[in-house]
Amino acid sequence: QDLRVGIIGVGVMGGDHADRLARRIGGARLVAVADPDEARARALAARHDGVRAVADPLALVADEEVDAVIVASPGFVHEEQVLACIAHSKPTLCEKPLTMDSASSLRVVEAERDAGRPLVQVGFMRRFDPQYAELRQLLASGRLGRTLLLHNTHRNKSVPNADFRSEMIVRDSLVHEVDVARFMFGEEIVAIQVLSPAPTSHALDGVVDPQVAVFTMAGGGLVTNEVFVNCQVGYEVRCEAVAERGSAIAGRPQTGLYATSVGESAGAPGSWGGAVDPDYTVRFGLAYDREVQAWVDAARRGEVVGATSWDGFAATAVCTAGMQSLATGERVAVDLADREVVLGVGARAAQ
Ligand code: ISE
Repeated sequence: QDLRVGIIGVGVMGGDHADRLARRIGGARLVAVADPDEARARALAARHDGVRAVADPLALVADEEVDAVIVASPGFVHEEQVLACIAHSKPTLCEKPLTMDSASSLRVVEAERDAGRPLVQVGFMRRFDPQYAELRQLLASGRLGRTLLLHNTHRNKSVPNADFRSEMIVRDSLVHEVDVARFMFGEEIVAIQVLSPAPTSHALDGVVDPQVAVFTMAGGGLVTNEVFVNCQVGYEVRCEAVAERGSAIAGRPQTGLYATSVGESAGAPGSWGGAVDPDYTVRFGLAYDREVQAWVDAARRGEVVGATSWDGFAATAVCTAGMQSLATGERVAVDLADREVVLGVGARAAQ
């Protein structure tokens, strides 16, 4: 029997997941969408057969005809909504960030633990991108020796400028690199420093863009991260790992001749002969498909795959420290609870 899915939040990701469930995911069907903006919810529901629009997200969670929930609302309402999903024992795929700060994320981890069964997957879709997954496997295989460094690049063409704040780069964009670092190293991050270069003139006055963040891993490895959300060109995301016997890059274009030129011979000036993806829904479209399919399959088995609530909490804890570092420029130690104390001895290690 198909998993009956409800989606909370009908913005970019809610709409994208609705189309995905309708067209590309097996074993599940979208039955309801909820958003406080009821007109928008109705418009999305009308695009799909047999989908109801609900104004109150918590009513969708309680709905007996909804078996599982995708939370694609803004981060500041995640805690209440995910806690409601746990209280109703509904498998949940929560878009990042899990919540806005580490204390609230820890409350989610504890509620899921007390519920006694795994229910929450956090939407760190990069883990399902074929190249990121392959890089993780390569590093874990030991073929390159011990991993020493990661260099992450994360560029968006632009962000909606109204109300944009520097903290959003840490909480909404850098948070992906936090998960990538933990995933690739299989270790926690113990400290973060966020540096503020001279900003681009394309950012709002007072917004620090780009930002460069440095993570220190528990084993002493370092991760450098450039996050630049008004780069003007397109969506460029990649991860280079440097290990004792080699290096590897996930996220380099796979097709097309790599040729650069100041003239027109290789395409537009400064281009490489292929197209740069416009945004994350395109670049990570396949990763989202694989992530949602894996979530559906696991939910039907009563399991959770991909990033767990602990991974979501650990990422939020690093970003909480990162926001402090953004304000002061200092290196800030990450205050992470002891995993075994919270989850019990024998809990799965970071991965
Ligand atoms: C956005 O919220 C995302 O999650 C994207 O993956 C990220 O690349 C972008 O910078 C964020 O604004």
